[in-house]
Amino acid sequence: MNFIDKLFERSTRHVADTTSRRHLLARLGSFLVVGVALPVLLPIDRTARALASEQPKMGDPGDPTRCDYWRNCSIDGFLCSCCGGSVTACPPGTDVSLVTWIGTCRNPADGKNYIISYNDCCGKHACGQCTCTRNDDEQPLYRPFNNNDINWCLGAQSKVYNCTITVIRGVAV
Ligand code: ABN
Repeated sequence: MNFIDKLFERSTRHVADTTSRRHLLARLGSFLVVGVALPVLLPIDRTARALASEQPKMGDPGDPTRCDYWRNCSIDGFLCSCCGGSVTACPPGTDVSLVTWIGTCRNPADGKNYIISYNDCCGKHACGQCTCTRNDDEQPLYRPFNNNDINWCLGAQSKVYNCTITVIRGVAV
């Protein structure tokens, strides 16, 4: 027991000798800053949060099974609303792609431009329903980051493309 007491006393004294209150506060402060900044700065997929914060039907006019639905202004693919999913939900048995094509579409309900992500749903063969190819602001395939004719399931677990959902990411300013 005496030995353990001495060991603890020695290590406690060592910590007290080699650390100052200012040093401790500085370390705590940097942990706090890093803890707050990391989730904001890192390229973390925020699809789940965007889906959760999606507004209900109000202010979202039109028929999501039609190609002329406002969110589809820059889509190239099959509408998941016709494939057993919805505007923001992949059909059962498919997974949402984490990398996406992004477009900006004007909502006729409020006249504002919204940033829309076109997430591909992956894991089942191509749906084949409600093909929709609208290419607002699209550029040729040799500029892949500005082209929507790309299978974004290549960044997912299954590379098999099924359909595309349209998620509001925010208001474009
Ligand atoms: N992003 C839709 C898509 C999937 C496969 C091939 C072309 C386009």
